Amino acid sequence: MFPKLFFRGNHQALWLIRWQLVQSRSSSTSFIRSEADERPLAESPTTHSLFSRATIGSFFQEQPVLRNPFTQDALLQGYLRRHLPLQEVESDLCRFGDQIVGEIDALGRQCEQNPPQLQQFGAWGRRVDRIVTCPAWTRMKCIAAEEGLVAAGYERRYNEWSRVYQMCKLYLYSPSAGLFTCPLAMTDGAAKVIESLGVPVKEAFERLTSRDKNRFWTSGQWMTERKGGSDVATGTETVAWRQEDGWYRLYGFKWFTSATDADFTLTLARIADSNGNTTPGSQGLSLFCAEVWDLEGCSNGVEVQKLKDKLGTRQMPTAELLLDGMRAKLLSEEGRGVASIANMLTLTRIHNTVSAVAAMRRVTQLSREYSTKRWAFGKLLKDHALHVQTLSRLEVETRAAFLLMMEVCRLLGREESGVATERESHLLRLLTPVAKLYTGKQAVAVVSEGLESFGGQGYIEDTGLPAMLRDAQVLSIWEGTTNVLSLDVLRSIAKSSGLVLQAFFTHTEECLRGAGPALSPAVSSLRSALSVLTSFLQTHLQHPAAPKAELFARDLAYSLARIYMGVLLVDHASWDRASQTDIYAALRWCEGDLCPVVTGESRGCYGAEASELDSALVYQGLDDSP
Ligand code: UCC
Repeated sequence: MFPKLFFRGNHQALWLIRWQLVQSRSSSTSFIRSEADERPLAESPTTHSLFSRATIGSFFQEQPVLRNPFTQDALLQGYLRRHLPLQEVESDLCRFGDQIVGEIDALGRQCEQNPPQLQQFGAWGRRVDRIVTCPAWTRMKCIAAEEGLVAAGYERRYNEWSRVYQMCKLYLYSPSAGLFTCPLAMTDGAAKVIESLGVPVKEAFERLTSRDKNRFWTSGQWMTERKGGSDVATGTETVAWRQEDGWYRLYGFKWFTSATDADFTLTLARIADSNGNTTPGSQGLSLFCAEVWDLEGCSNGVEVQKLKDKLGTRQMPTAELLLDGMRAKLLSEEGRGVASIANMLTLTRIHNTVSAVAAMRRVTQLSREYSTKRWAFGKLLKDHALHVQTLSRLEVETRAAFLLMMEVCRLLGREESGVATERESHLLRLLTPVAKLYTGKQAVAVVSEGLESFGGQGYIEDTGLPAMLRDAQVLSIWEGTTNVLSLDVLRSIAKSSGLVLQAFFTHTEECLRGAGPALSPAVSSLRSALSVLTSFLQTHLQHPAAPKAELFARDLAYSLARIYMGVLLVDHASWDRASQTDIYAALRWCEGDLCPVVTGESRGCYGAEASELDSALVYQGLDDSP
């Protein structure tokens, strides 16, 4: 019975005890073997036979299921019922939601698993600079055209609400898009620039806004060079040489170019005079457009140096490009490049907001669904109060961000339809950077917390969950970082001589007047925040370009965001068909610090002394000797 082994010392005895335990258990339970394996063990068992037919147990956790993102989104449906109550819109979004679940989400995953590859040279040594993308990426382009993900913003089927309709589709689509939302954002931006400049690039505009998958073009936005993508005024070295036919040849090096497989692009360069001299700074930059590839797929004087190895957005090609005589057309007036591309930045920043809110919505939908099927400590996660409190806080963040996103889209639609008031135009200018910088930060925080709600599975790549966090991180970086956009908020105040702030205070006060009685605590908090903010600005915002203003720029932007989001939550909750959860979300939001800039001021965060202490704290111990 006992194995014929010569025992030496305790460990053999322990091994024998373990073996006996295994034998005894194996006869009483299928714990380590399945019933199908009731074959007699070999007489002299060896180690492997003890586990050779071990089973891995019979429990498998059900995974979170993606359900139709439209039908699952009570706030989206409520917002549309209030503002765009059209059955055709609801039906189209519901249908699109089904397609996202049925086809698009899998395509997005394939784009993640099959990132683009660069083929620099052909078999016979010639440069080909071919970016090879997967079939799923190609299919995404067809879907984008057919669904009018850019075109809907220019067809204006719903007049001033056309942008809301378009961005609702992108909001549903984005988390499953495999980052195809990036080229779509820049395509929309390029079309916007062309439309606003009225430049005769008719074919390009038609293709950028086409629903015909065989004619639809995507666009790039090549603004970033080695010296900088935030400070393009100093960082742009690309030179444009005028040709006899009026076109230009561009020579330069672009450091970040996203969606490099795009058909078309906008880019900045300095026009050289006959002596080769160029004008420095922002006023030396002009805006150009160009087709990137010809019909044979050969590049238009563009050499792809490398594809970037990125933290996220790996589905999309981002490259370093040498412009070696790229043939381009001047779009803007000479020296008005930054002012002209600002229209593109407005659009891509709004798209960024949409993607940020969509990421928050996706993770909260999946987390909520998972909590109805995951057991822990004897009950479902949905029955654990602390777990639900955490999800509730994510929901409040997501709802506030959703309403801010929709507000900016609404204002954009009104401006493009020519019905915006002066106040609304000022609000759009102020809220675009505010919404982008604030929701970009929220997305990372909300997705990170959301991943935790899946436990270890939130950290496992083949669940598809970690990619959400990787991709969210870019949202606070590209299109202007949080600090750069905080300074843009100051720019909008200075440029408008404070009218954007006047629009902000006037509009928020009007909204609060219509609040229902159940929202009184929130209204009181918001009015208090507006009051202290007014005092702060009267005291400190004499010169938005002043050094101190830079120190409070970020906290000011956050204050404007939190107050405006609170007002939007209160306004939505005051609607006659609002739900109790709409009221609850508004109350919860307004319990937070709505005015961090006044809090910071009270703690002396913005004075010269604080700035010196910040510097001493950061650079203590730094040895930067060569
Ligand atoms: O990140 C990139 C591509 C990635 C793909 C993005 C996909 C989209 C998201 C998709 C979601 C999935 S490309 C790199 C992006 N780079 C930036 O965003 C640049 C960030 N830096 C800034 O925004 C800076 O503030 C600059 C470049 C605007 C600062 O330049 P300047 O030269 O210092 O600016 P100035 O001199 O203050 O402004 C020049 C002109 C002025 O017009 P005029 O002369 O009429 O007064 C400004 O009023 O530009 C005007 N301007 C604006 N106008 C500047 N900013 C704006 C604005 N935001 N709105 C309107």
